[in-house]
Parts: sequence; structure tokens; C-alpha cells
Amino acid sequence: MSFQRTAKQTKVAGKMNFKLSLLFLCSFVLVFVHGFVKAQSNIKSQVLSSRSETRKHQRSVVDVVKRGGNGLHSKLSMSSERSYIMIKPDGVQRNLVGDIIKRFEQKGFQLVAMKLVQAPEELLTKHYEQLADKPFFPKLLKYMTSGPVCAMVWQGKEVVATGRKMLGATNPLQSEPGTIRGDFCLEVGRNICHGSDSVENAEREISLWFNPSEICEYKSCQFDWVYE
Ligand code: RTP
Ligand code: MG
Repeated sequence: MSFQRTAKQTKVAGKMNFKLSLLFLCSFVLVFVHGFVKAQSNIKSQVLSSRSETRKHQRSVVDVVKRGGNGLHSKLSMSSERSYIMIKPDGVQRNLVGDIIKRFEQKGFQLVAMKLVQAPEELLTKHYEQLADKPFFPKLLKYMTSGPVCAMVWQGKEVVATGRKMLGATNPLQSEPGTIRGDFCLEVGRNICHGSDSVENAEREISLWFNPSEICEYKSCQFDWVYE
């Protein structure tokens, strides 16, 4: 009788041992899986943060280069200057949009934004705010609101200064032949195209006429054939 009880007890103890082992094994597997998942997510977040740091760094390097802060030069930064070029109402009416665009394209500049705008007086007042006290200002506003203008952003190496040279002098009679004003017009109050006169003014004018989302960022397929 006492022998039978002992055998039963042994059987029960055996079952208990098996259950305990199973429990132990399951806990071990759970701990292992948890550790593995945690390690994976740590690695992922490290990779992501290092990528974002790299991007930040690239941006800051380009910013430094743009400001000429450390004397670095790269094709990318040299070619990122932008100018606001606007074909005035007479240029649009006289079908000169294509000719003017062609000159900037042929030179090697890159078109990054363009639209036709019937500009309100308030926008033009802000655009030409430096001329607000000039006697010709009311005449200028009337001229500039007389029809749609073609607003553009052109990008490339020294596009601001070069764009001004391509336009020619404000008074078309003093503009050299070969320039846009020298070739296409006669009167200061009908001088068909505007170009920013400094990099600072270019950025100010671009932000007046365009939302950032309207300006494209892309690498032209001609890039390596234009820049050495
Ligand atoms: P824009 O800003 O249009 O590119 O011309 P700009 O720099 O060559 O000349 P700016 O002095 O800024 O003058 C802006 C525009 O005003 C008209 N204007 N009329 N004496 C006059 O009647 C006179 N002077 C300037 C021109 O249309 C000039 O482009
Ligand atoms: Mg001007």
C-alpha cells in the first residue's frame, strides 16, 4: 500500500517537473525574443538618427559653402544661386516669352519655377518698395498691372549678376545690342523684363512671388556638361 502511494507520488512529481521545465523553457524563449526585438529596434533607431545627422551635416556644409564661410567650393553650391526674372506685361503681349526663356536656357541656367500672374497692385508695391518715393512710381504700377507677367525663378552660377548683364541697362537706348533690352525695346517704361539686382533681393522677391512648394529642386541632365 505504502509502495503504491510512493509510485503515485513519483508520477505526480514527474508531471510537475515536466510542467516546470516547460514553463522555464517558455520564459527563456520569451526573454530571448524580447531581447532580440529590443536590440533590433535600438539598431534601427541608431541608423535613423545617424542618417538624419548626416542629412543635417550635408545641409550645414552646403549652407557654409553658400556663405563662403570656409572657402570650400563645390559645383553644387556654386550652381544654387537663384534670381527672380519677370517678363513684364509688354514682353508677354509682344510674344517675347519664348525668346527670353531661350536666352536663359542657352546660357546654361536652370528654370526652377514659372507662372503667369495678373499681379495685384499690393504685390507690385512690395516688389518695387525701394522705388516707392520715385516720381515715376505710379506710372510703373500702372504699367506692371496692365496685363499678366511671366514670373520665373532661374538658378545657376552667378545668375543674379549675369541675368542683369543679359537684360542690359534700365534705359533700352543705353542697353548694348545683344542684350534683351538692347535687342527688343526702346523705352524705359516698356523695358520688357525685370531681373533681381542682388542675391538678397532675389531671395526677397522669390519669396514674394512664389510659395516654396512651387519651386522645383532637380538635377538637370545637362549639369555635368555646364559645370566643370
Ligand atoms: P527692374 O527692377 O524692372 O529689373 O529694372 P531696373 O532694376 O533696371 O531699374 P529700377 O531702377 O529698379 O526701375 C524699375 C523699373 O521702373 C521703370 N523706370 N521708369 N525714369 C523712369 O521713368 C523710370 N525709371 C525706371 C523701369 O521699367 C524700370 O525697369
Ligand atoms: Mg530694379
